[in-house]
Amino acid sequence: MKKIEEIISYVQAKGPMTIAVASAEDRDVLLAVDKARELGIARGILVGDKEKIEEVAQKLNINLTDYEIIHKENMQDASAEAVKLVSSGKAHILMKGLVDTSIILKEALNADYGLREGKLLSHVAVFEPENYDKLLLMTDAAMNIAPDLEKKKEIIKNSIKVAKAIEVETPNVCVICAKEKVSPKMEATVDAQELERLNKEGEIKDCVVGGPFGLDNAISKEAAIHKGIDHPLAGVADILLMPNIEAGNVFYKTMVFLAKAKNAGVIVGASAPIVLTSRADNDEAKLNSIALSVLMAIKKEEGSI
Ligand code: COD
Repeated sequence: MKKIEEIISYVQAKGPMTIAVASAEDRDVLLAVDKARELGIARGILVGDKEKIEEVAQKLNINLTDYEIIHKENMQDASAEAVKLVSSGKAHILMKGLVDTSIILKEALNADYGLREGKLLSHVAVFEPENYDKLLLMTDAAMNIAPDLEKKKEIIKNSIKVAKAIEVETPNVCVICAKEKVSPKMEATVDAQELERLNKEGEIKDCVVGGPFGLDNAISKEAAIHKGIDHPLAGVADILLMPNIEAGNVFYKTMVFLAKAKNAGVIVGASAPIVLTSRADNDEAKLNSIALSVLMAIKKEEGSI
């Protein structure tokens, strides 16, 4: 799949999945969920302040007769309820509405009713940049704050699942740093070298890992040639592994606000996909993320990821 549109067509053909929305009283969230319903991608269960949900829906001319609405007054209760709908099997996907990221994530991680399977959860973003010949994945812009080497290994594994879901069999993973040379003063470069070694030794499978890379040399062959970098992954990255949440988040917002790239995102590693769009994402980005999550759920059910 080279375009986000292809993800949407694929999930449209496979039929809808059920999505539990925590704090659904949000304009862009309701627009996206209703568009997903119209396209036959997802059925929504709306959890949150019922009156506010109805008020927003009315302003948008959305007919709520097809929706189950569960009234919860505050963000935490709405998140807990939406998580329980997923862990009990009533919904396939969890989606964040008008609620703080850390509140819904804490509920998703809850030991009693959460969605943990003993693995690390991490966020993967998918971009369709105009000047790149394929979809570009980037991780982790939203969940893991300052991952160490062990966590970076798990973050790579999660991102490979998304690459496989969009039918990239052996993705190129470029570990992004501030420069290409390993420097003990920059821990990210030391981790990058180690991740490349672990991949060569077979500890990180089903991908090719390279690093350290400056961002330019991971996505532009010309930039790499100009700098005299002769690495087989230079300019052909499928996945960018960011050193920390700040780098990931800045890249994400730069792609959205300055590069105007189409995007989607999903949290991977839990028992079900989690749609964790940023409040800055518009309804189109939220719809794309629903489609990506439905794709992940379908591929998981099929046993291909
Ligand atoms: N995957 C799996 N389990 C995890 C993860 C993870 N990524 N993070 C924490 N856990 C587990 C721990 O092992 C532990 O069992 C339990 O959860 C609590 O761990 P804490 O105390 O370290 O975690 P919390 O609850 O304080 O914080 C977890 C968050 C995900 C909420 C935190 O890491 C966070 O706030 N991340 C950033 C979210 C954010 O604000 N993003 C903004 C950009 S959109």
